[in-house]
Amino acid sequence: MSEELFEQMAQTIIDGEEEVAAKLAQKALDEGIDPLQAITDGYMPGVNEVGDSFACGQAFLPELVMAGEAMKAAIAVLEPAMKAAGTQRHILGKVVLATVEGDIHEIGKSLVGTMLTSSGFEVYDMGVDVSTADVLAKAEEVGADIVGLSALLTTTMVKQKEVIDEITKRGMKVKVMVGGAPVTREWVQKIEADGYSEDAIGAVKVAMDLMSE
Ligand code: B1M
Repeated sequence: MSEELFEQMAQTIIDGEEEVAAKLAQKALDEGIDPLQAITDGYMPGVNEVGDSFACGQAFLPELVMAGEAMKAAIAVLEPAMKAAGTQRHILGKVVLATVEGDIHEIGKSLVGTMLTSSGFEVYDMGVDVSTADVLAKAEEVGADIVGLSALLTTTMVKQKEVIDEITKRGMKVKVMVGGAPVTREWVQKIEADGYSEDAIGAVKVAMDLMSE
């Protein structure tokens, strides 16, 4: 039964149907489906299909935009349930989160923020296209334990390194966690990031591990 719903969810992303995507998200909640499972098994395959079609020239920017909007509409419905599912009440740590400069992909970063918040972290989500200077100023202002940097483009990943280099230069005592579709373990080692996760659930575990180090 869920399989059919998941297929419909993926199709709403492929078709860029914001309203239907949101309606199906509500349906999933009404049926007691875990909101994160709805995202990973329902909407994500659709987003990946649009991304693949774009990469091989079978889809164009408008389709990418519409897929992004449909995904956001679905997550907006699911997000309160994800936050409500958080059980821990004491603050585990402070995280300054941003998509790096030059990069406007926000969906994955926001999902990571939601999961961290619902797991007990205090998250300062700075949005997208955030400069290294702004990230570090915020980290200093709030006394962040962790800086989380998302990058979705091979051309913007270098900004993750820029932030880490600047933190080292300034001798700041803050850990850096990175993520985003093009980020690999090899890249993480190269830039000497403290943590990396390939998805939002994993990001919570990595952040918890960083806090206990
Ligand atoms: Co763009 N885009 N896009 N895009 N887009 C990709 C990333 C791309 C892979 C598509 C493709 O060609 N196959 C490609 C990048 C190629 C590359 O560099 N290797 C691409 C391109 C080329 C572009 C433009 C350059 C297109 C153009 O203008 N010609 C342009 C760049 C704009 C810019 O940023 N300067 C562009 C624009 C856009 C839109 C604005 C239209 C839209 C974003 C809308 C929005 O965010 N509001 C968009 C979209 C939707 C995509 C795809 C289809 C989907 C991204 C997404 O939201 N995924 C994407 C293809 C793809 O990924 N399959 C693509 C869903 C999200 C939940 O997953 O973001 O991966 P993701 O996040 C995951 C993990 O990565 C991880 O956890 C998340 C949850 O599991 N994670 C972290 C993410 N951040 C983390 C941080 C962490 C830890 C884990 O710690 C801090």
